[in-house]
Amino acid sequence: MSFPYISAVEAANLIKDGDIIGLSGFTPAGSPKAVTSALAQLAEEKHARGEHFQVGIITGASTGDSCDGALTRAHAMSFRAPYTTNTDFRKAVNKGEIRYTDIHLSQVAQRLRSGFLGHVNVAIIEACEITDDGRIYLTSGVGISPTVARLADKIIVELNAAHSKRIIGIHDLYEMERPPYRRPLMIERPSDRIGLPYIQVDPSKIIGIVETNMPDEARGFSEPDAVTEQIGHNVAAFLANDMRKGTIPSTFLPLQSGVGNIANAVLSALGKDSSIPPFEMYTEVIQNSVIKLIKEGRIKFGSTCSLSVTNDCLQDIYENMDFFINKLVLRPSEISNCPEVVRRIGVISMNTAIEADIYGNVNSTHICGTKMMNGIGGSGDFTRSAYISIFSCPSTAKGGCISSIVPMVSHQDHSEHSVNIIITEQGIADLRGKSPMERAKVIIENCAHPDYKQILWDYLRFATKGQTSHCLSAALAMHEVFLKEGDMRLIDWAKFVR
Ligand code: 0RQ
Repeated sequence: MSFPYISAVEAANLIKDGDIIGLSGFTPAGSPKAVTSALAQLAEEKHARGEHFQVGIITGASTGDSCDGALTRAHAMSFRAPYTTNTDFRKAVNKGEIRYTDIHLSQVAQRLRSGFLGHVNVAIIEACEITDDGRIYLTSGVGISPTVARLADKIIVELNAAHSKRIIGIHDLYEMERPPYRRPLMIERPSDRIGLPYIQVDPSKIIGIVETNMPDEARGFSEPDAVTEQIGHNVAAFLANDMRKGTIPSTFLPLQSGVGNIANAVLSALGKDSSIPPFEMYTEVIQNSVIKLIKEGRIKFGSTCSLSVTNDCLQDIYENMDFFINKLVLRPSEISNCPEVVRRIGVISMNTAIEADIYGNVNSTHICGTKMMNGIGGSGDFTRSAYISIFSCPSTAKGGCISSIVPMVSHQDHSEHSVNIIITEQGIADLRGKSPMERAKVIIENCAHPDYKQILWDYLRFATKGQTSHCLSAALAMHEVFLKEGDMRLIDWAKFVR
């Protein structure tokens, strides 16, 4: 079967008002770029003519600006799920302009299969190769591609020459069945393969191939500063110490690491700590620091959902694919983040908190309880099932005006029951086996910034005593003071002491 080769504009014109669109990719890696840009342009033209035009977008994780940014600015998105990092999207969501459903990334495919998110009308899949019999070879990110390609009525393929065909063979694509009687995933170590290197689709569903040559819209990283470097050092020291104690086996355990500057700095620090043996990763994103450590032999293998690396790093991988093909596997998000596998193989999870409270509850998503930052991403998939779950963050934000350690988190993503370790540049709080009041002491003493330690001790002193001591009217007062006066240090507990 030969497919129609069409322009991005022609492809966009095949999408209807109200359609639900499922996208390939995970982070900007492997996400469509040309058709979503053209769709935004089309929406603007239709809006100018007074026509209604909005679509729903379901992705693996974040995308690039040519999707989330362009569609947001064109007011072309009615709803979206899940995680995204786009600034314009964030602003629109926080103004109530787009309905945003933040879902654990491992659950998106299952919820689609179950029909919880509506019917997928169109899948847009970025590929480096397609065969006449409907085999689609993906690029640098997988996400929910196998599921949306199967469920969608129609498929548009962005055939992107910016990705080398040398990536063929790196993917391990497997879609879970619907329950009940689902088979276990036979993954016992990160390098185990259970699927195919391509997606097989019904070729008659492919309504157009759009040829592009557009690199991934990867974000660069800030160079580690003194604070992120110290956090990285503390994480490495914690892991090395646990290995010495024997709670982490001497062979080490697979690591998961989230996205962002802090995660990148943590990985760099781990690579430099010679007391930690070469290790494997079972994770959702691989950033530049991991590729460097694979080259240096510090990381033996990486199972991931995407290569969320800068473009020069991605080209380097393509040029050295003979080396990387046996050291990396790219999986769908429901497998890369699968709690069943995470629990079985003993993953150590390392994610970033926006804030943590003195009892170990963690907020990863909301600023001061109301404004969405990015979303939960895969942090919940890994944290709940991890062998050891770690959250790290700087002890303060916004030039010291915000303490990341607070009496009560203003929004909760990860509860005290799942969070084992909190690490800031100040130190390490090991919460394992501790009661809430023991946890409060170690978190304040080891993790809070010196400017906030006394403030937090004072809170505990007048809080109503219980299993978890609190003064409910004061628990979020530090956030209120920041919102009203711009600095949490201006808190005056005297107003609350009876
Ligand atoms: O704001 O950009 O205006 O300076 O948050 O913070 O310190 O640069 O850290 O880039 O690692 O992002 C939690 C957001 C951290 C990210 C979060 C402000 C701070 C700054 C960014 P500016 P940093 P990072 C992987 C798994 C979701 C959960 C997860 C994230 C900006 O890691 O989205 O890990 N995690 N998912 O100033 C107000 C606070 C703040 C604060 C930080 N307490 N109050 N602002 N900031 N703490 C994702 C996937 O699954 C793909």
